[in-house]
Amino acid sequence: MTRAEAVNPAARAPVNKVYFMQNSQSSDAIIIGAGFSGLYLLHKLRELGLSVVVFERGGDVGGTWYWNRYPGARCDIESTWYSYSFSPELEREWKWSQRYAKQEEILAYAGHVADRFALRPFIRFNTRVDGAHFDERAQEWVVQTDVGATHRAPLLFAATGPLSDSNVPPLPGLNTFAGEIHHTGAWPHQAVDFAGKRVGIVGTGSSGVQTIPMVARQAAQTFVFQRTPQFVLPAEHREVSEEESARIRSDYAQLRTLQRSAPTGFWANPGPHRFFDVSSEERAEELERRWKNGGFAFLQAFTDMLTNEKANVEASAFVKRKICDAVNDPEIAARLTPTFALGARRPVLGDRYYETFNQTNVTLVDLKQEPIVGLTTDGLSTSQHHFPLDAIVFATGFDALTGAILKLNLKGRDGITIQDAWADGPKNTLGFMVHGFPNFFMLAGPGSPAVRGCVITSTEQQVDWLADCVAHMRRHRLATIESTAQSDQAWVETVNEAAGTTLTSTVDSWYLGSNIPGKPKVFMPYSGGFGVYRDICDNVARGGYERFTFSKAPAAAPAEQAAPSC
Ligand code: N01
Repeated sequence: MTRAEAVNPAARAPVNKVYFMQNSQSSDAIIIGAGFSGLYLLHKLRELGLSVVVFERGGDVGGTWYWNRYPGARCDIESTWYSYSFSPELEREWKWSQRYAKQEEILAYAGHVADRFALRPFIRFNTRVDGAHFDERAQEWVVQTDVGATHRAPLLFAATGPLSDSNVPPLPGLNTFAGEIHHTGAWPHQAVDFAGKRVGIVGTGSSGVQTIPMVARQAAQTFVFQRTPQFVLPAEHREVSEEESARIRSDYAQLRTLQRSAPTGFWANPGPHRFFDVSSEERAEELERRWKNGGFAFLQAFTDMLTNEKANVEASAFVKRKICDAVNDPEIAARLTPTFALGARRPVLGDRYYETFNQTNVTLVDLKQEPIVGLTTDGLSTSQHHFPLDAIVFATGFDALTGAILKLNLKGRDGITIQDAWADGPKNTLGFMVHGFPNFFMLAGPGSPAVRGCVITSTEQQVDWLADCVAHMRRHRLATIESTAQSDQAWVETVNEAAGTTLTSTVDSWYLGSNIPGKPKVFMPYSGGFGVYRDICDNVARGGYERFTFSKAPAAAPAEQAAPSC
């Protein structure tokens, strides 16, 4: 890429004094996190000519794919969609080898992007942000890290990931267990050897469903501690041939158009018919066809399958029959069968998940029947049994959407803390900004649609919008932007309204924060669809960033200076 390509001329407006600091510990912007959203944001802000520093707690780029190295980890959205769309050159040169990329391949892709766009020099790895406060006099954020450094910048971005704050349940006796303990979201970099061991796995969400069959292949005994059974759809992994890869890469322009038109940010061949507009034979045939092909396309077989109650009951019954077919013991099959509606929780893809429970070395423990009472030095106890174990894997998910942001210990205007501002749940405008926290921006956080589909599609749109917003501020010499209290409240209402139209607000899940004891139970992601969200954001920008207030930079600012690189 040439320098000319890298620079957006529209954004090359005079840099005002507020944005330019000589101090080596200062920059125009600080980004927290070098996952997929942080990397693209860094690239865009560099294109605008800003000096940027990124703090990343991991030892490399990749975010969730740096940490989630558990056996079987791969993306459940097909690689074609789960990839950046901002660079046609990147699309042409990167070849995905599998339908759903494995963790290693996605991490390699993140590394390739960081190198290709020369992003690494701006990232400080192994550096965790522990606190940040807004200095009102200087109108800039002061950020503290665990390496003792303080860094200042007018603009602060949290690209901390929606699912990055691992949740290890505070079980009695947790610290007394003498064996190995691992969490899927913070997996060791060295291979973990379960051969010959008695392994307990707590949790049967997306991470657990991928981990369980892999551990069961190795371990002497695997005990699966299940609190809520899931609808697990077949993924149908496969290699991508050279021809298919070439076809995808040459068709990307059309594919991205399809992708952007999908409410979930990935294309899953939505069927054109309503469930009961076709005969029962045709319905069965279509469901069977999609089941065999694998993936989330099953859920889009009919336009109203997840919203029409009768249709949902019939589709759920189809999947329940598949569970019975896969599991030899009808009692175990019954325990693996969900009682909520299909699609009411985030769907899960698996690879011979149900069949794993036919293995003689696998035991399903139903925590609804016998809850965990605690850990001992040699294992895990439920209300009815004690299970001696050599290793425990917590596939217990995350303090989703808010956990990582709360851990930044932000202090905004007038010393207000993010903990106070969000005491009743995460209020914000468009998922971007919180009243009282000028120039602090979030990506893929609460109020954004990111986790309701392909996160990369969503964060690319969010980054583009934020980069335009920053360019607007520079053009108009604006020092700060902040959402109003009214617009935060209005967005909470919009998010609730959109959630009310889906099944997902009807059952407990991490969308509502109900997996974390004491967390306010508020539906957090925006569920109105990626396209609707994009239109709302674009209209706000076109309307001169209505819903936000700006403050002007001091008049004495010099006309123009080149931004330093950090
Ligand atoms: O976490 P989860 P996850 N005692 O919260 C159980 C993305 N993701 O890491 O359902 C006993 O879904 C909990 O039980 P319950 C994806 O967006 C994507 O699996 O709360 N059990 C549940 O079974 C996904 O949705 C990919 O009753 C406890 C499990 O632990 C999101 O990340 C792969 C417990 C947690 O499931 C989170 O998935 C992985 C306790 N105290 C993740 N606490 C792919 O792309 C929790 N549980 C493939």
